[in-house]
Amino acid sequence: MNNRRRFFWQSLGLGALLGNSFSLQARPVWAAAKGGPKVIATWPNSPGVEVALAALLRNERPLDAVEAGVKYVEADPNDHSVGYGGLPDITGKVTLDACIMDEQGNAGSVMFLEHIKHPVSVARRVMEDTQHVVLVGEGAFQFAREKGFRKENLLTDEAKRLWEDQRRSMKEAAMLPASGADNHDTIGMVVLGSDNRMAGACSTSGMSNKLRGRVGDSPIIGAGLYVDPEVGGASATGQGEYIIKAVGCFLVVELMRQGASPTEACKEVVRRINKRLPAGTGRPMAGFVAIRNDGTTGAFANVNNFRYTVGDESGVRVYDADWE
Ligand code: SD4
Repeated sequence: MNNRRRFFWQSLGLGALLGNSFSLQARPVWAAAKGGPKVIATWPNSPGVEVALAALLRNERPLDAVEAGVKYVEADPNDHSVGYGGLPDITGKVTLDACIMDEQGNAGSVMFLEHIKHPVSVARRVMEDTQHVVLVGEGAFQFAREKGFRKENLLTDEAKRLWEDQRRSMKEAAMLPASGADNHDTIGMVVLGSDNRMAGACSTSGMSNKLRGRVGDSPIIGAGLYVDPEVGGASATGQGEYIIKAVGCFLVVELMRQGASPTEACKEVVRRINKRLPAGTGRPMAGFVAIRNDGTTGAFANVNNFRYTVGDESGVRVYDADWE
C-alpha cells in the first residue's frame, strides 16, 4: 500500500467503498446526467475523489462534496504540491492558493496564504461570508484567523528535505523550476450531483521554489478552475503562467458550450498553449480535466504522463490522458 492509500485508510477508516468496472460513454451534449453523481480530478487522486463521491452518494450538496474531497488532499502530507506537506517557495515558506465555485457559479479564492491547512475552506468563507471574490496574503490569513482557522506549520520534514535537494540541483536560485509532469500534483476537482448541480475547487502550493509572492493559475477563476453549472466545469494543472495566459478553464467550458466534448475542448486549449511553447521534452506542462453537465468526462495534456481520476457509482478509476 503506498503512502497515499495508507493515509486514506488511516484518516477515514472507510471500507472498500466502490466497485470496479466502469466505462466512459459519450452522451448527447445536452442530455441530463442519467448516470448519477460523477467526480473528476487531476492526477491519481482516488482517495479524494472517493471522499467527494461518497458525499454525493449521500445526497450532500455538491459544494460540500467538492470541499471535502479537496480538503482530504490538502491534509495529505504525501502530496507535495498541495496544502500540508507542500513544497515551499524560494525563501523556504509554504504559500497556498485555492479557489472554489458553487452550484450557482459563485466563486471564492485565496492566494499567497500561509499557515492555514485548508485554503479551499477559507476560499469558501470568502465566497459565502464576504462580498469579495479574492483575498490574498496577510489579509487572507487574518480573515482565516477571524473565521476560526488554526495557524499551523505546514512545512513537513520530508517537504523540507525535497526542497533542499531541489535547490541543490537548480543552477540558479531565481530561475523557475523545471515543470514536467513529475513535479505536479495540484488537486483540481469538479463534481456533478445526481440532480445535475455542479461545483468545483482547486488547491495547490504552486510551483516549488517559486519566487516569493508568485501566484499561478490554480486560485484564478477561469484559469485553474471554471464551472458554469448550465454547461460543465474544468480544472487545470501544470505551469500556471501558460494556463493563465490562455484563460484555460474558462475556454474549456466555453468550447463545451459550443458543443465540443470535454476531451475535444481540453485538447483545443492545450493546442493553443502549445503554440506558445517549445516542443519536446522539458516543455512546461499543462493539463486539463473537464466534465459536461450530461456526465461526459474527458482530459487532455501536452505531456504523455498526465493522469486523472474519475469516480461514479460504478467505481473510481485513474486514466492516462491523451496528449499532444
Ligand atoms: C501553479 N498550476 O501554481 C500550479 C502548479 C501545479 O501541480 O499544477 N502543480 O502553477
